Amino acid sequence: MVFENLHEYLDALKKRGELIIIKDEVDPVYEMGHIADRLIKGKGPAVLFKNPKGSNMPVAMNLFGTKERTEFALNVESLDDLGKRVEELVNAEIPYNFWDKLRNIVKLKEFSKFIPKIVKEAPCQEVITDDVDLFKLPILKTWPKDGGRFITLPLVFTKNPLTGKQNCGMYRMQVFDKNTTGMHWHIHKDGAHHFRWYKEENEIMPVCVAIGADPITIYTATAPLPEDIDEMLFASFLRRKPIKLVKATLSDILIPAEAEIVLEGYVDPKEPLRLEGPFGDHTGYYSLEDYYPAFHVERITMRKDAIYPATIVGKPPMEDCFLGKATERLFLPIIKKILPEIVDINLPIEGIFHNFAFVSIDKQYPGHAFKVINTLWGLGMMSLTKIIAVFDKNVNVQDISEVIWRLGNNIDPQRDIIFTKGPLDVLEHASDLPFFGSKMGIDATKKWKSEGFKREWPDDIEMSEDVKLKMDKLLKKYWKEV
Ligand SMILES: Cc1cc2nc3c(=O)[nH]c(=O)nc-3n(C[C@H](O)[C@H](O)[C@H](O)COP(=O)(O)O)c2cc1C
Ligand SMILES: [Mn+2]
Repeated sequence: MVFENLHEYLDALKKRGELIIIKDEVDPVYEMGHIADRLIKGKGPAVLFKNPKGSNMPVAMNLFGTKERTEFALNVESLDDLGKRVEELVNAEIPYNFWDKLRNIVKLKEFSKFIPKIVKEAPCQEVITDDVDLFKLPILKTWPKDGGRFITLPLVFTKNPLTGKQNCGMYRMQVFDKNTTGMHWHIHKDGAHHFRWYKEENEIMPVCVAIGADPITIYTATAPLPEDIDEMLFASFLRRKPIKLVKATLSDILIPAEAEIVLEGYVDPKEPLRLEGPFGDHTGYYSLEDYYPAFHVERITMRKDAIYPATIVGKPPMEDCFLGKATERLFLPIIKKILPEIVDINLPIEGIFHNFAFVSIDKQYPGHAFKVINTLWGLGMMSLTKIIAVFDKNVNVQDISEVIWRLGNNIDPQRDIIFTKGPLDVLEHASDLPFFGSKMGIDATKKWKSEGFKREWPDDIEMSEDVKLKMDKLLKKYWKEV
């Protein structure tokens, strides 16, 4: 089912028995986050807090808290179907590459029906207030050493003034006072890129933040699309149904009409940056304080019955892991267009998406693993990956037990590991410098004579199929677990 807004999605979760509604008073400071954490770790349901302490707006959490719920939210049977959806576009008749096709979707007849629809009236503008007081919203503080309350599921809309194209990214926002927040776009992200342009031109940067939308639109804000690909077009494409956008009331930024709450305002690049953080982050550590721009909220618009959605990040698994897995599956066919030798990729949840990539390839020539490693280090957000290990095509890289077994057996560390330097994720805390440091590539494939390996490589141990079948039948008579 494709949902139009957060309300529809919550109703559907309720029908599926995947929503608990808590009527007791719960504090957005620590208590809500803790409940969500417990539910996530126990593969439990989503939750709606009806009675947040200090606010009369309900709070929804754990919207994407299991793989199955994320599939339901994104209207797919399996996260792999996201990749298949992308493949439809990859294989569409016009000979562009994938991103060109998405840029030119208007020209592709079968996809042009997914262009977002601009509407004049929108639920997200039912209530308008200029007396901005963010403390009236049930904004969470999730961990004891957090620098304050943070908006954790915001869809931050900015515009590239040169191309007129909009960007939507999810960047957490620390509440500094009743009408100011931080704008935590990391240096590599599209919002930060837009900000640098405004800074160079010394111009005020209009920003709109939508909180709460249909689940596919929320997901899309977390997907690392190329800068000039409009996330709202991509959301409409994934939904197979246009999303409705409405012009903000103070700028010409287009925002999801079905959003719950919209913060309209600006970032002034002439202002000094402000100290943001610390924040219990998805690395499982606190991200350290650092300087980020301030966002001034001039107006809040919202639905009459607005619900405030939030997430908690922390030690994995948390719900952002399932959003990340959706991205892993969605991007696989696009990466395969560039590296067709890739069979599968696993960005393990414990590696929080930038620490590890386990890749299986159909090895064709000497040094092939290193070609794949070096190419991945040049691709979009994969360029931030700290450790990449490459395996042969028969290795199931989704099975961490198999990955560790093969890795240990198949490498001569000095020969099979390369080090290089490059950009690192902003949340990387072990490198000497922020954003920049070393990376490791590991060739864990079977080594060939042509690669200088003069010994014989041993075979995997496998029983023959006929013996397996025969003994299967026999064993069934004695042991019911077969
Ligand atoms: C719950 C959650 C919180 C996130 N917080 C941030 C953040 O504070 N800063 C940031 O740069 N990226 C954050 N991200 C990752 C970005 O949303 C992601 O990289 C996205 O691609 C950014 O959009 P962009 O590619 O248009 O810049 C977060 C992701 C999730 C799922
Ligand atoms: Mn983007």
